[in-house]
Amino acid sequence: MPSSPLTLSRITVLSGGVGGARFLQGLLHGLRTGAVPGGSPDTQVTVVANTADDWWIHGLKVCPDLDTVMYTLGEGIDVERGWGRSQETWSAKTELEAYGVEPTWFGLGDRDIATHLVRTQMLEAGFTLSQVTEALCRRWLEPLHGRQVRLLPMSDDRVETHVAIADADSPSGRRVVHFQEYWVRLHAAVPAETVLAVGQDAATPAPGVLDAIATADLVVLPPSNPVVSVGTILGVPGIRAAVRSTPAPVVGVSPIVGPTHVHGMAQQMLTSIGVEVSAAAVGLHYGARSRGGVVDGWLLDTRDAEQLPRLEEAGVLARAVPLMMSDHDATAAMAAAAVELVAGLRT
Ligand code: FO1
Repeated sequence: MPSSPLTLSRITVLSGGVGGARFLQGLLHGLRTGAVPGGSPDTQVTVVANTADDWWIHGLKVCPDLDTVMYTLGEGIDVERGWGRSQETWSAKTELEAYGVEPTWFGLGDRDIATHLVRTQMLEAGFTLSQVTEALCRRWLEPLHGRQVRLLPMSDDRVETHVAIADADSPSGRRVVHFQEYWVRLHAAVPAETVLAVGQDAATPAPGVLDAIATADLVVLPPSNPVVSVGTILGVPGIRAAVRSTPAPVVGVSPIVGPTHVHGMAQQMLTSIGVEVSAAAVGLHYGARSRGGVVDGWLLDTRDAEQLPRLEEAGVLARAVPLMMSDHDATAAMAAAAVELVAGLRT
């Protein structure tokens, strides 16, 4: 195991929704309790969140991953669902259904709607998504975390994931649906022929994103979806290059334990890009930075320990530890193991 100490003044995490948010909760807990080596309650954590799950619905701009991170770290999340507000009520959803307004398969809770109203009004008044997010986080993050945590959208530009699926009724034999329709209505249960991040090529990283990666002491890819969350963030022009060139070590945590995705339904997404559904295959998909990839280290679950040699052979430092985010202490231990794995690597 690497032995040189790492002082963690700044950690940058590239996050999707539920898996990333729970990891962040554990990381912050570990920084507060001293469980994360080199870290302290003063360690700055910058979260760069995926915004390609975003969509416009009922005239409102909804940003599921930004909100999942914001509500989770602000202790306003519905813990069971992993998205939306705690103690939610659904009157607006019921009323929309009574009017026959589609889609009825995507529900906005009453409390949650307030967030989307504020966001939409600010966007329409000309503020950027970064500025809106900062304003929303003043309510959710500052009271609990002061200025320790900063939440940034990956881009202020509109980027939306769409998925091509087979459709016998369509003349082309296929149909393209928004990611939310694929995920929520179709439960990611039908094969994804292609996954497209519409608008990504022309997008630029949001203010502060490249700097947060370049000046970090550690960059973390948490157990988020490697295709439609972390993959989409890395696909914004400039971000992959920033991760490749940062002097900070880059460590990833497998979202796959055994044959399944822990907090989502990544199987179809991985298959669509030709990646086997296993912890090692996801680590190899990211690849070693020394060989053109984006990670130096990769944590997988103890149940997948037999896959360790595949990673080491590909130049990725790898270690097997329990990856169940069952409580904050267990998740903090995961974060600590991630730090220990790459602690000797700062260039
Ligand atoms: N997920 C669902 O399964 N059903 C919903 O009706 C739903 C509504 C919703 C509203 C706001 C929000 O921020 C998230 C919401 N999600 C819902 C979760 C979300 O669609 C996905 O889980 C993520 O985009 C995948 O990370």
